[in-house]
Amino acid sequence: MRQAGRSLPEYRAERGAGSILDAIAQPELVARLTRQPVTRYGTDAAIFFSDIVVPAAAIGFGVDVVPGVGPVVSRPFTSKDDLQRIRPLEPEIDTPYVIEAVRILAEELPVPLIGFAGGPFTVASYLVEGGPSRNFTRVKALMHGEPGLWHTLIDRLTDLAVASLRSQLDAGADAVQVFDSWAGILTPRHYEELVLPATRRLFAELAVSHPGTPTILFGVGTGELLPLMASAGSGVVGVDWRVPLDDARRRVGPGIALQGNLDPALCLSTWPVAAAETREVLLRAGTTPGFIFNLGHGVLPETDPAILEEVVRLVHAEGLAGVETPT
Ligand code: 1CP
Repeated sequence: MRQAGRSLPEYRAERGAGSILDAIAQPELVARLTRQPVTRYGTDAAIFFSDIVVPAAAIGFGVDVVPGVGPVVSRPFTSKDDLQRIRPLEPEIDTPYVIEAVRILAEELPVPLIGFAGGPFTVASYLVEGGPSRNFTRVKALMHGEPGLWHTLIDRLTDLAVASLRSQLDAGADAVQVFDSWAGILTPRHYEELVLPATRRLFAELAVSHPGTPTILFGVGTGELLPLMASAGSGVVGVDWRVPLDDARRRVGPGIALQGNLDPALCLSTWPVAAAETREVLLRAGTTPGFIFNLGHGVLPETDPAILEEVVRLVHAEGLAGVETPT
């Protein structure tokens, strides 16, 4: 999850000041930053240290990631003319540092590496809004006012994501996660019409080039979208803390694994509270196979790492109790 390592003192010490994009372009540093949460917490997998705007930045769209803010775009996408600013990604040329960092990690990491890309709606939202947004008014105006242009835009962004994910898998990533973090701002009908087709194509293309690769599709506030997300072609759907996992299971239907969903804010309370809530997540996850314990969204920066260490220990100690072994 984003910022899994940001609360760690060792992260702040290694990362230094300046744009995260400069850090992301240094493979040895990326390998060390990716390993930090695994070493500290003993997690069963690592999320690659990068950002969802890396492909768009790498093709020269003019994106920076401003400390304390997030992605900021100097000239937002407003019209058809801006399409010429979104050319295909050539990973070997545009993001060789991603490939190099994944190669290092594939060799050295003791646990599976999860590569990732931004989902089409979420990346489009940054390019159209110009930065983080609360109401997503500009991107909604574009989706609904110029659906033709919208589809062309997200088709190109989907191509960027596919190219980036393929390069990460070719370099040795074991699984990939698509973060369509802000898709939950949409109604199910609009998600289905305006975002799901591109998302389906994304997973279908990965299934052709990398059959059998585990994939995860995640968004925040997606309770109403879960049945649709479950039809996108990803084997795992990530769930934030709003929907209990037994309810989420019913919404996604059979054959889909779930990932989630401890509220990260609960890790800021006391250990007894965090422990009780972690047990609640495990209970709701049930004993059906196909569950990845995670937070419901990113680690909050003020989180005490000691609480997360305890959460991981508790999940390892109690998480498999009663789980049926697939035959
Ligand atoms: O845990 C990790 O550090 C893993 C690496 C990682 C990942 C998986 C980063 C580094 N970013 C991401 C994905 C990402 N980036 C998402 C999807 C996951 C999620 O919803 O959390 C999103 C929406 C972004 C965009 C982004 N980048 C934001 C959010 C802005 C907003 O709209 O609210 C922010 C703050 C960033 C900067 C960033 N990226 C990553 C880190 C560690 C940071 C912040 C600190 C820093 O600059 O060092």
